[in-house]
Amino acid sequence: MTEQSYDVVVVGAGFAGLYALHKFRDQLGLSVAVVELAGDVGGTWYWNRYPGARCDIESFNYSYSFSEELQQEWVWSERFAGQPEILRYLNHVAARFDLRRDIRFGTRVESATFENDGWTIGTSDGATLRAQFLVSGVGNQSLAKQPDFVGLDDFAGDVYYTSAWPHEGVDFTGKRVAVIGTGASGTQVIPVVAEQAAHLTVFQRTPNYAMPIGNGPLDYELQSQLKSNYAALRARSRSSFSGIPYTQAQPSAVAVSPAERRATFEARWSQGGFKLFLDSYQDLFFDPAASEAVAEFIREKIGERVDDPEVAALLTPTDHLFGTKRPPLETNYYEAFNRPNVTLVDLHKNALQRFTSTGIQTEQGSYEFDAVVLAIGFDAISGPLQQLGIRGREGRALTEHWVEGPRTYLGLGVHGFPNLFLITGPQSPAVLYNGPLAIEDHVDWIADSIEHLRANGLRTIEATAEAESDWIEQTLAIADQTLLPRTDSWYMGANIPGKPRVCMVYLGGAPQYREVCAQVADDNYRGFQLS
Ligand code: N01
Repeated sequence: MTEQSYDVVVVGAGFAGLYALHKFRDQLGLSVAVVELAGDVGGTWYWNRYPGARCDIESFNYSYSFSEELQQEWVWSERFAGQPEILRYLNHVAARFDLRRDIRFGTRVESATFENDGWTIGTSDGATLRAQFLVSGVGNQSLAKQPDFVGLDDFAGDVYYTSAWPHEGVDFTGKRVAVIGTGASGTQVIPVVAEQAAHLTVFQRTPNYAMPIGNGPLDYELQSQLKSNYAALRARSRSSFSGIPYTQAQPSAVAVSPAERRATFEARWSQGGFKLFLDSYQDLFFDPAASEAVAEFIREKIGERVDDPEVAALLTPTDHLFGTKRPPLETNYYEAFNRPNVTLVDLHKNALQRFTSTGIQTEQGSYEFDAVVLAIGFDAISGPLQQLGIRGREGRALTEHWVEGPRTYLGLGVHGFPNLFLITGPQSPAVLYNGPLAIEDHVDWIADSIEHLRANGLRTIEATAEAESDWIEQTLAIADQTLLPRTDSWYMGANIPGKPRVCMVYLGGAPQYREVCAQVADDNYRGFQLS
């Protein structure tokens, strides 16, 4: 097969890959190929089509800001868009900017090797692509966690993964269904399946601090008003820690009276979204007493919403601090457990032993099912990048460089891997930030650095070993000031057996991070070697 040459090869056609293609091709005039495993655009919103899938950041915030025309013309129907609407939006973007013609769908990157100042990329369709730059837009939650349940293959019923839901949908009417997993995906799928299935059994390992999303139709007038000064809204988003235009966070939950604290919690709870999590008190992430105060508030709410006190107790988290696992946002989640056709099994007290041909065997009994839904999460942040067969200078594998956890400089570059750019890579703030805006920041920074190289007749850019080590040290030092490392979570790689347990997120906040990235560029790409 012939070799095709490009300036840039981008991996993935989700929010990241689509904007990267538009930016590099249409604004920088580069030749670009995007390689995408899925049959169409959308990334996470292409695969995660389970019933109830919905973004937990407001639609008018969780969208691109790079084109004023695009943000003016698109009309969101709900405050929090569902998966089908977000996928329609990304299809609109792909059509509007004529992106599909440069995307190779249904194609997997199998190898990527740095040689002769560029990358040689081998794909599953047998093609070899050459590119000066390799840009990853693979996302942070795109590699499903592999189930390790004994006997899963023996189960004669249907097995569905929330992360790869059938396009034709699934009808659970009259079926006995199990859901395993109560993270963000499980919390969304459970109430919807509960309404349809004859019986739903939820297998829960760790209860979560779920909060009401507060979804509803998005008032057209409000939307028009927001759009009338979208630039100001985006500026407020970009100046906040989370990339959502929240401005009400007060310094300390423990410095105020219990009555005042409670009033704040109640107000944020009823406003929905991540208001309680990200816009009530700044010390929730640093002070165990503050975290416990909000935890206790949510525990009370769970008690009020669940009829059976024993079920409520099982659904009430007590083993981890609020916010140290990503809290899910829900619609009727707790009420689902009041339904006569829903049973909760606590895997801590009644461990799952194996699947059988008819269902699930636990320590205390056996359950029969027609279908099982696995909502067990992802090999997050570093996992998807390690699937690409990337080899840098002297043939060193990325998997080898990352054997003790991911190593990056700014979450953008990796020592030993010149001209490899990561969009929202490990050790960037992306997973605690509004995705589309985090992506735009990174793509714009990468585009500027490519232009800088070209303008100066340079061929390669590579993070130095010192800069990479310093960045990791800084990232870990900041993480250690927060409560996050105290809990086993996907932020820490601790949801995957055998994965190194290390904080993979820059927790200094996006404004500070953006400042550092800008200073690095201004300072002639300090910490990168250009040649
Ligand atoms: O995955 P998770 P997710 N036996 O890892 C359980 C984003 N997202 O897909 O906590 C039994 O959070 C596991 O139990 P435990 C968002 O960033 C966003 O739900 O490990 N149970 C947990 O309950 C989110 O945080 C949106 O004890 C097992 C669950 O499975 C991230 O993706 C929607 C198990 C996994 O929860 C991941 O969310 C969806 C086992 N062997 C996702 N293994 C929105 O925008 C795992 N579990 C709304």
